[in-house]
Amino acid sequence: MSDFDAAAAERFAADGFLKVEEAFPRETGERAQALLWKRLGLAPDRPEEWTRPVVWLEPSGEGALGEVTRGDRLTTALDLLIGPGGWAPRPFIGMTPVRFPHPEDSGDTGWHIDQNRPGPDGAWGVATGWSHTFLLLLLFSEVGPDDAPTRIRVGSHRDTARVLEPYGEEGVPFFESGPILDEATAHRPEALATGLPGDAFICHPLLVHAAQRHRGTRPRFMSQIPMFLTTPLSPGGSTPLDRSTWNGRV
Ligand SMILES: O=C(O)CCC(=O)C(=O)O
Repeated sequence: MSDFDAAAAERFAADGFLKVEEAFPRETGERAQALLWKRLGLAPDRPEEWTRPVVWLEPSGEGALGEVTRGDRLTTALDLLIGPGGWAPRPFIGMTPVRFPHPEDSGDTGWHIDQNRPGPDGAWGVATGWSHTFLLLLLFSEVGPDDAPTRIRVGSHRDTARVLEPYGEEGVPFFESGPILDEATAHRPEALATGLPGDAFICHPLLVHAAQRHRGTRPRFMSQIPMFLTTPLSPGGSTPLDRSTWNGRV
């Protein structure tokens, strides 16, 4: 049986995310990690130089970083959940917060959804239910429960849709949206984005998630990329993503 069948689509509709194991080959994930170490100017065997809790790296399509969003398993899963032609390919990785073992919080660990629509001036800075994007998390290292896996509030996309609806398409400024969404979703169970290099998480655009402090020993390499929807999310819309948000079924 395929991993990407009607049951997987129903799980995504209920939970707001789907883990895709080996979304790209493990070996590609390891090559991507090696490139990211170079960009950091740090090394796996010099932990004395890992002095900050997080270093954010810029998007890039260099070498293996340009291959990771092209995997067959990932595109099959995206076609199932978002719809064929419903998403635009992006052959690169997004911002990459590399998280290191550290006693201090990095200051970027609040619950939120990502900025998902341009404002009137074209700049991105709002959170709205009428999202133009959805989120992919791409793993380039082995991430266990202590290695700062992204925290996910399971099913929180439904709460977000409800609490953001009164703000309409204009949405809420990103920094005001965090406390609203944190409060609306605090009752949800938590899942962790753990896995191996090559695994990916397809996240509903309204899924509430947060980073956390690294309590382990091996730095966490994960990239987050906003993927564009060809038709923005909309209450009453008819795309698979619209239906999974407001009707509860794909
Ligand atoms: O670093 C993380 O675990 C989460 C990053 C994040 O907040 C995001 O993907 O929007």
